[in-house]
Amino acid sequence: MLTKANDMWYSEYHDYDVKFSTEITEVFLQEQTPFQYLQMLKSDTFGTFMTLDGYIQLTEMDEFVYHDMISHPALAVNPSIKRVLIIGGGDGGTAREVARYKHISKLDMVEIDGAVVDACIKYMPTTSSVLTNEPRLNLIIGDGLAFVRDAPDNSYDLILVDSTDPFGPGEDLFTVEFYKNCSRVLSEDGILINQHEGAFYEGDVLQMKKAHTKIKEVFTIARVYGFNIPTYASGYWYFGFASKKYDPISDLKADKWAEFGLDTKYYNTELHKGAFALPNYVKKILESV
Ligand code: AG3
Repeated sequence: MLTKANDMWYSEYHDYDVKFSTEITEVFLQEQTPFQYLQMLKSDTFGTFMTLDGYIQLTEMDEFVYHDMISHPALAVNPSIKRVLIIGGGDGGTAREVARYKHISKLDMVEIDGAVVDACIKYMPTTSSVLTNEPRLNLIIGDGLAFVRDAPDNSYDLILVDSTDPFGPGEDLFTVEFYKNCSRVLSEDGILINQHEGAFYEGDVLQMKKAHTKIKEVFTIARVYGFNIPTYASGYWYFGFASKKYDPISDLKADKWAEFGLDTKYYNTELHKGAFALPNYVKKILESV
């Protein structure tokens, strides 16, 4: 019989009767911040990982998928992007990918929860080292909604909304008010990338519809693309690509992007085209809003 001296597991509901679990080898931190419940844990398979309000945000094993896909598609559609705003993203993974583009001149990041930043600096150096090493990065601990409300017109070319799901501290980032301000703050050829949740489990589908309805109201072009990430519900998750004039496929500048010479672990420009090709059941969900 197999016995274990220390049988400790992290479990997360992916649906009311479905759970995702991994055995915990280390507990670094568990605390209620002023905004959310934060855990830093470790498992053999996933390495160090962070959860917020009971949902895995990133793991050392698959964060590359998420961070490649939130940042590179937009820069391959508009390689002239120079001014970037990240909303959320306290672990630093998104800033790390954006910072690889040497021509980016302005890189602002507004994270609401300073405890997330501190925890990642301490326990998640693979994503967070950019937070202390990158001179172009201007890290602001504050409310993303208020920041965008107060930002001048046409002050960014790209906004990456690296938020939690549409409940808790992330909820404001899924509102028409927020998207309208993003649109105003973006240049004419600006792009906004946001969370689009999952398409299999009922709760995620609801959130996907919520995210998509609102963004469609504000942006002429509002497309959705997917990626394979094992630690999010069903292993497949989506981002929204919103812009005033660029179509993510017909305006893809694959050759220009290749000139950046970036060695990416998930993203490439072939996959870019495929990621925007959606299964029929997902198209139906999006068309229903
Ligand atoms: N941001 C959160 C993505 C959504 C996670 N949701 C979930 N697992 N239900 C990730 C932060 C990485 N920089």
